[in-house]
Amino acid sequence: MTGIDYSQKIPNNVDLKSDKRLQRALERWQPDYIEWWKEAGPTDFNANDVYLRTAVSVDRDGWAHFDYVKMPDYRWGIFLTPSEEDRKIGFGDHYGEPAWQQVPGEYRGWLRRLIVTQADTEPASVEQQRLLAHTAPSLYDMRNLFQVNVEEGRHLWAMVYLLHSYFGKDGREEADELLERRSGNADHPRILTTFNEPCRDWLSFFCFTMFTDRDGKYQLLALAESGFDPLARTCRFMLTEEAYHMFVGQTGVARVVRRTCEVMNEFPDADPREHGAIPLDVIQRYVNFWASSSLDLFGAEVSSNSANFFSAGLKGRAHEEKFEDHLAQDAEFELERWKDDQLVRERVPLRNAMNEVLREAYIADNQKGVEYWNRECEKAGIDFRFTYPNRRFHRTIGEFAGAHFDPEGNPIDERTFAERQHEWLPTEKDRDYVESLMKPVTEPGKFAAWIAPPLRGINGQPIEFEYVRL
Ligand code: BYC
Ligand code: FE
Ligand code: FE
Repeated sequence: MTGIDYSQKIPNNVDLKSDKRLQRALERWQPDYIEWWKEAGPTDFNANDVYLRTAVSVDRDGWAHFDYVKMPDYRWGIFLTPSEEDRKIGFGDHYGEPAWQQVPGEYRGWLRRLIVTQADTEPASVEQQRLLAHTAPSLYDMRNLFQVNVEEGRHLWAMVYLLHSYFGKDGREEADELLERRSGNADHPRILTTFNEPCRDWLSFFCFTMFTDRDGKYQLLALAESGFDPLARTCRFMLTEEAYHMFVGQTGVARVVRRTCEVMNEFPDADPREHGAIPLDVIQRYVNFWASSSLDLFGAEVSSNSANFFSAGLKGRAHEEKFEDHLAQDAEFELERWKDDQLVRERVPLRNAMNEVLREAYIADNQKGVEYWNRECEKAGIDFRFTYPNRRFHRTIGEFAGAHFDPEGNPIDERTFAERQHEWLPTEKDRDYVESLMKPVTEPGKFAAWIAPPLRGINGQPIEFEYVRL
């Protein structure tokens, strides 16, 4: 069944109406969700018509529909990709056994924890971005922000469906708590570090969607392999939406770079700031901050949790089918460790290195994105290269937390780091300058002076289309 039932309060392709208890539980959660959206979501824009994409089917072609909608009326629904007949568990100790349609009792705790951690990031990102619309550089960008926000809201729904449907009372309690934690709140923060960082300006937003949403992509790829079939199918559909979030980040930063290069070519002797553009080295420092923070989201390099999740068949590797050995039983993985203030290469059991295996795939993907920005510089004839910081730089989780490294990954002492961090991470002055540029531009087709227009509009619409009716 791939069609989506829109006659229901909660659009879904899981035949919700045949399970009255579940339906009632979700319908009770729904008003709390809307309350949360109005309180913690994009403030002050709930009465505006926004040209949004809504998922209307899980078919590969034509899964989305575009139209004006007020955000609180967005049809947040529950969509799983169709089940594969006779799907088998693809990795770990249960390799080859039929995929689970119910929660395996012995792994209930781990599974719940994975789902709650994934779920928590979705509303967190909406909270982090809640004020950005007030300073959007164009209606096109404002619409993209809202698109990302409503889809993160839907991702929360996707996880809450799993909690309600498969975890009984404690699942419902977890679902309630997901609406109670708040990003950056000292007493009741979101679970993972990056999701408590403020995201106050649009350069941060673009870096966030580039690097942090891409962590989302890789975590979802790993969970899409899960032996718990409802989780796998849920994550597969979420990935369809995720691609656009990274597009927003990748092209958002590229447009900022393009604009700066234009200004540098027009006024070669001036500081780009004099002409309202963001200097390339400032952009690099923002990249360094969000790239390193997002690397933390993969957890420790050597992690017994990750070994347990893999062994149990709950969380695999991205594109597990590309690996030859799905048991990873006696295999080892060589990685860099930090021991007695020295970098040493060490071999550890592969299962304990699954966080690092996923991080490596993620890093390779990011590096391609950074090269895309470098092509902007090349095309403009500007002699500047962006770099992706070494994975050891500025880490607060895992092997390298607590030690100091430069962006090339060379070990340095604390004092050198303190003296030089203004070269590597956004300074107070950088932030003040970037924030000073954050003035709304709301005329259709017009863009703030610090960012170039996109190459094309949304869904075949022109760039000057009225993407948000203010
Ligand atoms: N911050 O054994 P370790 C997305 C904790 S983004 C704070 O290495 P593990 C999205 C860890 O919980 C994708 N704490 O951990 C993007 C553990 O705690 P306990 C989100 C951290 O479990 C943008 C301890 O440190 N999805 O979708 O192997 C917009 C030991 O660590 C952090 C997922 O994360 C951190 N960064 O790995 C919207 C998938 N890292 O046991 C949405 C589900 C670690 O000592 N989560 N800790 O209390 C997981 O797979 C794993 O929990 C993690 C952590 C990969 C996150
Ligand atoms: Fe998401
Ligand atoms: Fe996302």
